[in-house]
Amino acid sequence: MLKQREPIVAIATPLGESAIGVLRLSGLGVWEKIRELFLIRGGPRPRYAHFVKLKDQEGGILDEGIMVYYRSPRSYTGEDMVELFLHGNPIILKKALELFLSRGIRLAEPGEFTKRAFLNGKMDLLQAEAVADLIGARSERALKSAQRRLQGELSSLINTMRDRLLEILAHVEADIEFSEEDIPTLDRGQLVNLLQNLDKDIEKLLSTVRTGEFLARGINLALVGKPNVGKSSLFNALLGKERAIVTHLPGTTRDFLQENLNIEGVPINLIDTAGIRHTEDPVEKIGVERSLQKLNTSDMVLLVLDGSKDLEDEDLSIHERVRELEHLVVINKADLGVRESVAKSFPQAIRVSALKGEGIEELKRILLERLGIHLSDSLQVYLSVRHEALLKKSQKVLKSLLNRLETEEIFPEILMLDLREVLIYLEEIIGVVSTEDILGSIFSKFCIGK
Ligand SMILES: Nc1nc2c(ncn2[C@@H]2O[C@H](COP(=O)(O)OP(=O)(O)OP(=O)(O)O)[C@@H](O)[C@H]2O)c(=O)[nH]1
Ligand SMILES: [Mg+2]
Repeated sequence: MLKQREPIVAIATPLGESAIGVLRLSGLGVWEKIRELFLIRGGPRPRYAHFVKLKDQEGGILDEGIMVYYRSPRSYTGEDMVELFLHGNPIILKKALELFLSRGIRLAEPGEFTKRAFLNGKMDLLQAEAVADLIGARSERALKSAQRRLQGELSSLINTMRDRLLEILAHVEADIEFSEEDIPTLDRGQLVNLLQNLDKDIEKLLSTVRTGEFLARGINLALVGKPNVGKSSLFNALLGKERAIVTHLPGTTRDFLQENLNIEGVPINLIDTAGIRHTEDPVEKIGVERSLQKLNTSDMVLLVLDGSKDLEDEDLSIHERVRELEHLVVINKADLGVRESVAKSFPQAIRVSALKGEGIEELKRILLERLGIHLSDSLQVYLSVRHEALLKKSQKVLKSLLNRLETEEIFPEILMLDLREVLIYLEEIIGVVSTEDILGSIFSKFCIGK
């Protein structure tokens, strides 16, 4: 149902010096509320670029620019809308905003424009979320994934599952209502088969969750090891620039450093840390504590060893710490030859020379592989944690149902209830059913003006 709500306003572009800055307004009768503030010839004609002057409080001119008026339902939100393109000076934009606020128009909440678009059926929830992901995408791959979701690719996947489920439900319901009559219903084998296929599809979608999360926020990858093994050198080699200080002195890096790295479109937060060792130096001590912290909050740890020297207790105790974490062992300084003791203890380790830049590409390749990132082009629609939770819930019900179907007779009434539960979870993903709580938590993550 298309509904026009109270008018809202927001500055839609970042506040800084720029060629143009955009204000956005939406809501019932929004143009009528502000028209007195404009000098405009004729109009407004919907979807037409009007040259306008905006008057200030004292009756002078605040700025001139372009105004586009959209008439409901043909707008982003489905409501009446105004988009105003002024000069990109923060003072002008803020003054314009004040003008509109003084006309009784409320400041928009984060994501409120998109929320209204969703509520007016302009897009489903998956697409609305994709808008936020599109704006926040930190790599081309993340961008592409969000675009495909915005185009409705994931929505149609979920919708197909929903349709199949509805069809099964229809059979089951018919079975209940017309049980006396002689109409064909699903036999147990067919039912199990259909439900298993559904389960498989959900499983397939779930396998993309991790990738989706990584794409959205970047992968935290920490380089750790004892002092002087070449962590900072490797950090620089991976980045392809001399970012971190490298010296022959152990204890060079005192605090952690963080830089963005992009491997095949996957955003990575690469973290160089202080060499871990026992020390009495108060500054270094804090650095070591921070290294240990980073170690525990990373998605993946690269344990760096110096292959040109025999292993020391320090190497082993750091290895002990990373053992339970996602990690890869890297033997550095391979250009100096790798000691047998090191090679024997870590036969699987990747050998590199940060100094010579050898083995770096191979390391990147293995990294992606180990992160379990599915980069296949066929399924580039990735899921968020919210979708994951709902899919898991639906899968749980489905699996328990399949289990019971194998061993016992299930009343069609019970079957129906279970299937309806699965349906509700799927529908919550696309927003067929949604509560104010869900919407609040989704749209509050948006920036204002979107
Ligand atoms: N031959 C050789 N030397 C290297 C290699 N990588 C690093 N080095 C040298 O090892 C020394 C220490 O390098 P860093 O990168 O500062 O080591 P680090 O692990 O960051 O040391 P801390 O910050 O003190 O913990 C420097 O003299 C580097 O030039 C390598 O692959 N081969
Ligand atoms: Mg260092």
